[in-house]
Amino acid sequence: MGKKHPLLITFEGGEGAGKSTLIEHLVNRFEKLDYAVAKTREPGGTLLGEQVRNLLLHQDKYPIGSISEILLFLTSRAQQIKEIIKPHLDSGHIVLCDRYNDSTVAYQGIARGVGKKLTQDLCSLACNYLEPDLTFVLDLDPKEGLKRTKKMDKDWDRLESLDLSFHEQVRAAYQQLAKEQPQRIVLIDASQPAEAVINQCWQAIERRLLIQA
Ligand code: Z5A
Repeated sequence: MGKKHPLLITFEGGEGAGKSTLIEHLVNRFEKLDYAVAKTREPGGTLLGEQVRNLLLHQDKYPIGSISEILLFLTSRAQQIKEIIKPHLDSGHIVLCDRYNDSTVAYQGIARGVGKKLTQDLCSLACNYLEPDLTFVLDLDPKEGLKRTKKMDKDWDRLESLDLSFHEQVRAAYQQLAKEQPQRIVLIDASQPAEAVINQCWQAIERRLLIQA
């Protein structure tokens, strides 16, 4: 199965910041070094989670209030922890997760106004207090991020179509979280070329692997 080294690494940031690109490259690097590695995404990852993702992101046929929205994101998370993240960590995998609790705190707790503390408490309940070992926040001007996603020609989803000030609040929320938790969160300048972003994250991971070795 490869080298065992249970570690939960999460990737955060606004739309088009480069999380998926970064995760793909990091998976390759871990595999080349023969680490057991798994990747997943939120919302999604499980059958239930993918249904929830579809309900949340691609339907504009019904209103979703902010409390319903947060509970749907957390439904996906709770199932993901049970079916994917916890079993993979238990079997020694490095798990790379595209979005996690910090997304809920930044988008719903702060930008949507549900409340930071309440959101953090709900996240703790949903993830059964499983905190990431390391989190990368890809920091990027939302105008640039949205430009990147438009270039990808993907369906414009429900949250992406919110106005720019919402995305600016999300960015500020992430910057605030990174300041508050420097031991866990590494803020990365995502306007750099992809190769530079990947190398910077890899260096932080190597430091963490050495610490835990
Ligand atoms: N959400 C929430 O509100 N609450 C929650 O609790 C959770 C999520 C878990 C998920 O959308 C939405 O759900 C998201 C937050 C909300 N909403 N919004 N709005 P998603 O999963 O569909 O999308 P995303 O997470 O925002 O990812 P994305 O838009 O697919 O972007 P990305 O993964 O960060 O970027 P990418 O796909 O790697 O790159 C985008 C493009 O840029 C692509 O063409 C790349 O080749 C290019 N790229 C990548 N890196 C670079 C660099 N460094 N320079 C130039 N170009 C680059």
